[in-house]
Amino acid sequence: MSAVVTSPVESAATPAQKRWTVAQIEALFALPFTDLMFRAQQVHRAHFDANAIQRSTLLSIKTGGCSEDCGYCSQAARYNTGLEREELMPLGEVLQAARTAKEGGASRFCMGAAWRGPKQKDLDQVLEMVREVKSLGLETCVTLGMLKEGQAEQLKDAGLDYYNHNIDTAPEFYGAVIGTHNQGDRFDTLEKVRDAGINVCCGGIIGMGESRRMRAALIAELANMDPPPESVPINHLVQVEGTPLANAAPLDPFEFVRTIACARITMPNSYVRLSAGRQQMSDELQALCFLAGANSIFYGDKLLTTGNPEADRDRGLLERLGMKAVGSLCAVEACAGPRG
Ligand code: SAM
Ligand code: DTB
Ligand code: SF4
Repeated sequence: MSAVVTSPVESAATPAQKRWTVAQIEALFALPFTDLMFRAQQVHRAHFDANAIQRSTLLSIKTGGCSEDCGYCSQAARYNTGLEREELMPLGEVLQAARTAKEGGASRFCMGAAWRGPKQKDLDQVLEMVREVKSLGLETCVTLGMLKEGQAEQLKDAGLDYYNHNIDTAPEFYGAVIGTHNQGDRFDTLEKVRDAGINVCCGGIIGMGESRRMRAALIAELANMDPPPESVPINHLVQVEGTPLANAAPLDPFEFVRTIACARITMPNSYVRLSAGRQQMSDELQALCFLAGANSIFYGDKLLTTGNPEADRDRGLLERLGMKAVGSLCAVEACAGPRG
């Protein structure tokens, strides 16, 4: 028998904002798989071209040596992951990578740094990168860790389009994965980003040993942001040797697809990105994620430090599925034009 799934309730505090309870999202998770997929498709088709995929390319501009202890991360200095530490990349190398990404068809270029947060002298260099990448006609995104007062405004002035900062998991599970900062710190930075007028890119990681209720709680936290993030990366844990989560229990792949569907239903206007973990997925599983409402991917042979499907394979997959690439500022032939 199907669970009865109610619509989100109106918040008493902010009447305009729809709020989802964890129980409502758990009820979505509990639907028969095909019913959940049908609901997700209905929502997806009412808000997006269901056959259009946005592509972002990632570049690690500062790798490894991070002070934080995030239990999944190859870049935490305290874990012996065999990763070679690299200083902040020179501007010229960043621009070369951005040009290559644009030629390959990416619409957004996302630069990631393994910092707890940027020091002002480092931020000054990143601001220059943002200005120059933007001038190539790419959308810009950075993920630099926690921001101090005034830093988000500087990024906005440099022309930054998106700031990525994930809340990663349910509030009640965050402390089991990360001890050097708390989720409240992450929300503080997200508020600074939003107040500065930068688009928010915020999601989490699935497959870290969390329960289904915790997956629902993560989605509820994201969906109840006012407004929800414009971009929602749903990462599948990439198990990295040497990290505390290297041997996390495997997740039923359908549970990952269900999580994508719940994100789509509860955040109808957001781009939901099928993010880390695609290299470990079959084409068929990725196609199910697109059916569940994912409409964005990381595109390019590398994520930050781990692998991603090769661009050729992704182009082939989109072609086999009859899907097209889109991007708001995309000028390449594969692009279907304006944002949407
Ligand atoms: N240091 C910054 C921060 O923590 O926000 C930016 C870089 S950090 C690597 C960006 C995000 O990548 C993390 O918040 C996490 O969601 C994701 N991530 C990192 N390692 C991962 C892994 N092994 N599997 C899946 N996602 C991962
Ligand atoms: C996000 O949510 N996923 C990306 C991006 N934002 C910065 C990072 C994924 C990292 C996967 C592990 C690695 O390559 O180090
Ligand atoms: Fe550092 Fe970010 Fe990795 Fe955490 S996720 S260890 S903050 S690079």
